[in-house]
Formats: sequence, structure tokens, C-alpha cells
Amino acid sequence: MQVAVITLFPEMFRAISESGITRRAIEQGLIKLIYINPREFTSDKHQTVDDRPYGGGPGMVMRVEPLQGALNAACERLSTCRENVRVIYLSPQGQVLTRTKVESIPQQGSNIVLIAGRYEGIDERFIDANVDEEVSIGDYVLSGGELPAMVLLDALIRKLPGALGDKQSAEQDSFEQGLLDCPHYTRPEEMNGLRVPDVLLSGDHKRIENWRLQQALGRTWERRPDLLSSKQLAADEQALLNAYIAGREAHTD
Ligand code: 9D3
Repeated sequence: MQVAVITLFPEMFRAISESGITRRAIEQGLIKLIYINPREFTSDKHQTVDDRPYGGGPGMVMRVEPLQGALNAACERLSTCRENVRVIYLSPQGQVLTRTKVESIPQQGSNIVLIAGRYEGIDERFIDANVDEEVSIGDYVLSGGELPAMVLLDALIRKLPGALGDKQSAEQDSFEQGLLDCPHYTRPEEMNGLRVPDVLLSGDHKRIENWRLQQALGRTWERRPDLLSSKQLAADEQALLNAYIAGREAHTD
């Protein structure tokens, strides 16, 4: 996978390029990630990337020319052509990012250009001519598209085969099924009179696995019932959830 990010603030992306799983994936060559600043593609001496909106009103709009220059450079620097890249504009007007959306992106073509906007947004004609898809990360106002681009990148990179250690990715499987995670504990066994649940100290791997699945189901039912309504539970899962609900009702009397 190759990704070019078009941004006025490439230094913000050190957050993903220089730490953790994302950094390792880049080092391992699982993804080529480059940054292109539209400011490099201006022709005036002040390197102006924005201008006043036609029709008036507050704020500024990103100009087409620097964005077009940046997109052309992205294709060149990824050694590909415009036909073979998927252009995604991070925008409050986009479809909200979900697990399904994240999973659909790498299959749709492995050359991706992400455009992070600033100011009030970018000239609509650039979107009409070049953008394949607009993506939002949720209904709250941010200052620009850089953090959303990093959110999308982090979610994409974690899914690349080999990005997570073997153990992590195997564990991932059970909870990538649309359930919340079970609770986690580490040493000491008791702190401030609070004990780790006995089952986790039992060494009985089958019981532990069942307990974790039951906790995942129960917590999803309590906290995110919307996730359960779109999920068909297997008979054993339904039984675990029923027992969780029964236990919970027993101590809320
Ligand atoms: C406060 C200005 N808004 C109304 C006049 C419009 C507006 C313009 C630009 C609101 C936010 C932004 C910058 N945001 C993004 O570029 C963005 C974003 C977001 O703000 N929330 C969720 N997802 C995204 S993706 C890109």
C-alpha cells in the first residue's frame, strides 16, 4: 500500500510516523507514506494557498492550483498515474468512518491520496474534478483534516497483514467481530481490597475464554446495544449473554 498525504502541516504526522505500530509498519515496508505540502505548488512570492470565499462571509478557502500541483506530485512521487489512485478528502461533509469503511479502502486500490483541508474547506471544483470519496470521523468540529487523516491511517495500517505481532492479531480476531472488549487485569492479584476475578487465576483456558466472551457480550449489551442489534448471536453466545443479564438483575434488586 502506498499513501500520499496532502497537508499544510506535514509535521503533525510525526505522531504516527515516529511511534508505535504505525512506525514499525513503515519501517517494515508494509506501507509507503509520503507527505506533500500544497505550499510548494504556489506561484506567488507569499506562497498563498488560500483566498476569500466568493459570495463573501467569514473564513478562507483553499485554492485549486496548489492542491492540483500537490495531487500531480503525489502521483509522480508514488510512481503511478491519476487513474490508479483513490483520492479521499477528509471532510465534515463526508460519510462517517466505520470499521466496514476502513476494511473497504485497501481493496479498492492500494495507491491512496489523503487530502487534509484547513480553513473553511477547499474549492468545490477541486472536489468535483478529483475527489473519489469524502470521509468524516464524526459529528464534532475539528480545526482541520490532519487528525482525521491520522485516524484513518492508523486504522488502515493496523489492518495490514504483518502490522501487528502474531499473538496480537490472533487475539484481535475474537473482538473484531463487533463486540466491545472484555475487562483486563494485571498484577498484583489484590489492590486496595479489589481482587482480580477468580476465573482469570484458575488456569482453565476454556473457562477463561467463555468468561471473556460473556463479558464482551454483556458489556456490549449494557453500553452499546446498537452494536448488538446488527449482530446475529450464536446459540452459545446468546446463552452466555442471558446468564450475564440474569446475574446483573440478581444484584440490582
Ligand atoms: C467552524 C467552521 N464550520 C462551519 C462554518 C465548517 C468547518 C470547516 C472546516 C468545520 C470544520 C472544519 C475542519 N474539519 C475538517 O477538516 C474535518 C473534520 C471535522 O471537523 N470533524 C470530523 N471529521 C472531519 S474530517 C475533516
